[in-house]
Amino acid sequence: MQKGKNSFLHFANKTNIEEESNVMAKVAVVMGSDSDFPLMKKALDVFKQFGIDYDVRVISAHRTPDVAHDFAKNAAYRGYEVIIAAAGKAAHLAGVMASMTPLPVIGVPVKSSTLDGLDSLLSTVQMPQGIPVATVAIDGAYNAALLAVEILGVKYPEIMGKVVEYKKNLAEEVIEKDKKLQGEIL
Ligand code: AIR
Repeated sequence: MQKGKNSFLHFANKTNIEEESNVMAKVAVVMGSDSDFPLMKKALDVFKQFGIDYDVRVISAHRTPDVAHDFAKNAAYRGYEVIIAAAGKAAHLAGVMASMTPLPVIGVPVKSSTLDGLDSLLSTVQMPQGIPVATVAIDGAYNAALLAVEILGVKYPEIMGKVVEYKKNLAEEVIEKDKKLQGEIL
């Protein structure tokens, strides 16, 4: 598993990442505050499950705008292939990232305010034409990671194979649950 020449890891412990994959895909997970990290751990778990390398950063579009600018500008050059940006309240991080990179950006609106995340959702999803952010549900860290995995699967057949397997298992689980329920309602 590639560690990446620019590992900006602040939090995550990468030692548990599955080692069997030789895929070079790399995702950047950026979040507006360390208070978003408990939520974003769900995304990291998905990447561990699929054996995909990632870096994690705390970057605020408002508190560290210069860092946000540099990160987004250099992300493609640094070898990232997808960016996940999570933020709450006036959540401009994903949009700011998307404005300065040719990479696909997935936005995670974080439920961190008195408005229950509706503010974050609208700030993330209501992008002007020309600068798309693929926005998942409020607190949708898991699906954000899964979408990133699917995007990477277009380039890496090994990853697509894992996505196919994942979806097969998901369907089998539901079929099993249905069978169990049929037995219980007799
Ligand atoms: N935030 C940080 N900088 C800009 C924004 N929008 C967001 C964080 C977090 C929320 O503000 O993404 O969800 C609260 O941050 P904190 O650091 O006060 O806990």
